[in-house]
Amino acid sequence: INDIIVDKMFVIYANDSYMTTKINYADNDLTVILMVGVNGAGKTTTIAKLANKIMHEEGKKVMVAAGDTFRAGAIEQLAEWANRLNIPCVKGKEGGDPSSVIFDALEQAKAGGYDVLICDTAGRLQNKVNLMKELEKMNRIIKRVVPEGPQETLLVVDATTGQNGISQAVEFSKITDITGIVLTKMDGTAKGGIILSIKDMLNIPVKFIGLGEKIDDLQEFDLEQYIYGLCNDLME
Ligand SMILES: Nc1nc2c(ncn2[C@@H]2O[C@H](COP(=O)(O)OP(=O)(O)O)[C@@H](O)[C@H]2O)c(=O)[nH]1
Ligand SMILES: [Mg+2]
Repeated sequence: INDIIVDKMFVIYANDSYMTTKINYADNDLTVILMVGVNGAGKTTTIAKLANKIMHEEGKKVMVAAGDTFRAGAIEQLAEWANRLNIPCVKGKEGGDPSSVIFDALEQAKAGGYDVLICDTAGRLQNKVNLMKELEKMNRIIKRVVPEGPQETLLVVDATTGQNGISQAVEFSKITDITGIVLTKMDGTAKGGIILSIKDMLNIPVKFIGLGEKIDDLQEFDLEQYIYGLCNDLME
């Protein structure tokens, strides 16, 4: 029964779409990854994990940009991770214009022959108009330097927030184009049923899951394994 349910759910979830957890890297240009999501979702931590993964598993040269100039301590938090990973972190002043930080980072990444630039952003969903303008400006600036960019805009969602996480995904998808979801704190929840809801409502694939606070606590989302997990819970 388990196998049948898993097969069925797999087909329903995939729904004829091409499901990939792979990052869409640029062929011949810098790959820009924009991380969005509300405060506390796990953006900054996920950037560090993702940078680590891309460096060590793909052998790419990675740079990060501290585009969350809003939250106190956010710049230092990212700089600290970058320091530990021994990669450059481009930063500006707290309260400064995040787009100018992104612009500097783009120039430096291009000049330095980097493969991937991962950009942090402030997730002020409470102020939707500002957030929308900020993300639009960032996208414009990115496209000026990297016409195909950003190749990924990953929405970071805290899996333990349940319904609230789903609403965030809906709101963010109205504000900007999301190419994938990173579901964090899956170590803190048994279910993660939110994955199915988000796919159902928005048709955005979950690309990675966060399983803790350490640098290697990030995994590619494995649909089959995930559905098996759900079914095992049901059977118990
Ligand atoms: N248990 C657990 N904690 C996480 C995970 N991802 C992030 N965190 C923690 O969540 C908190 C907020 O993360 P942070 O990266 O600062 O979120 P941001 O505000 O979106 O940048 C920090 O204490 C992180 O260590 C995860 O996958 N599992
Ligand atoms: Mg942060």
